[in-house]
Amino acid sequence: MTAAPSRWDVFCQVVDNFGDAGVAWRLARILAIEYGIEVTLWLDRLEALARIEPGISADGAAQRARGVTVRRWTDPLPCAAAADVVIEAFGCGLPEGYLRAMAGRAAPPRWFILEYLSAESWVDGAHGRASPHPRLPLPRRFWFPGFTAGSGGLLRERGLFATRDAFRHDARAQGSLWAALGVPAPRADETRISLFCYPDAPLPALLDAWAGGEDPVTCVIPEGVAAPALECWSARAAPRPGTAPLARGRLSVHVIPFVAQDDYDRLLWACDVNFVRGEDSFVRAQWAARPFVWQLYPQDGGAHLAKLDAFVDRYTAGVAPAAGGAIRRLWQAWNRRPDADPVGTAWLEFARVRPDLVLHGSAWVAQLAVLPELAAGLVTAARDAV
Ligand code: TRH
Repeated sequence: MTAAPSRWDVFCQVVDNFGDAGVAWRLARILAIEYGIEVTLWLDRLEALARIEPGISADGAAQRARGVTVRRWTDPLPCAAAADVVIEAFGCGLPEGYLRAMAGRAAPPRWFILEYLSAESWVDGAHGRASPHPRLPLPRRFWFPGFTAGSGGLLRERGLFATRDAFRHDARAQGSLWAALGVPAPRADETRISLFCYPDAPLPALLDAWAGGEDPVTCVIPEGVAAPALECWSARAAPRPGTAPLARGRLSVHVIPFVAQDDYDRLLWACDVNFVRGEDSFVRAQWAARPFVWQLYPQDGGAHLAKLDAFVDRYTAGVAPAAGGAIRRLWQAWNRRPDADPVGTAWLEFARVRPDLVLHGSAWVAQLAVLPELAAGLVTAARDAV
């Protein structure tokens, strides 16, 4: 078997939030650590990555962490040599000078356009499709993550499930996580919920439902997430990490620090229910095999609601109608679908079927685990294109 082409460049522009950098970073890490590939991640803004990777500073022009070289994407780029393989994350485009360097190589690089994740049925038809550059003699291919064998699959580190299960059986490790986050260890009778959402989520109504519920709920929210909604609900400034929680009725809300990606995984593994958003946390919540609620990045005209339905159709296929219906109704309420139930009502229904959702979480992961792993697919495609 021929070795994978050796030098890869991953280009990514941070549109908003953390996911663009989060996905590109996770891919770069896997390529470097698991395939020994020399990877350079070019990012136009390093702040987002510095929030989720302690080894990266927002000011460094060129730095290395986790086996990856991270460079600030400036135009023109500091170095002109084009790599053997080029990943254009989320269709971010490539600098003109770099395109010319690619065209100037004896053999053109393998060029992949990594697209956003979607469960929609058209993905299989678009995945892997060639899209030659309009001006230069440069072949390129679309690469679509997805939930089917016909897609590029999902990012998943080798040994992820073993690491997850070992953590779940390690009370000391879990205790250290909660201590590091400044949150008391879970009580046996409580529901522990992590919540990562966009500012427009109907959070106050959900907090009211938890506060007025029968069972104790501890909710942990990363610092800066939904702060205006928290302040509106509590009529006081959102707490800082490590300070007293917001408490009302059966609910206590702790604000926790933003943590490194791997610690965020542990948080998802240590909670009973996870509210996630965007793309990367959405996938990590699935690998955590626990009930979760997904908020999509809102798109004009509600285009994100079609993406929501496409995933819910796949995710709830084969699930008992009560459980499937509860997932659909809560997710629609959480994504503010116009005709959705009130989020408090939908939560109660979701909470009632939670035991089924826990079982389904593992069944869904088993289903996904047989799909192609995204980085492995790119390495194979790059090698076979030689
Ligand atoms: O931050 P996001 O909302 O990013 C989104 C998505 O990328 C979406 O596709 C894009 O359209 C939109 O931005 C503009 O959500 P996402 O994708 O879950 O990325 C969050 C990343 O942050 C993920 O890699 C997990 C990481 N993270 C940590 O590492 N530590 C933390 O404490 C938290 C809360 C998140």
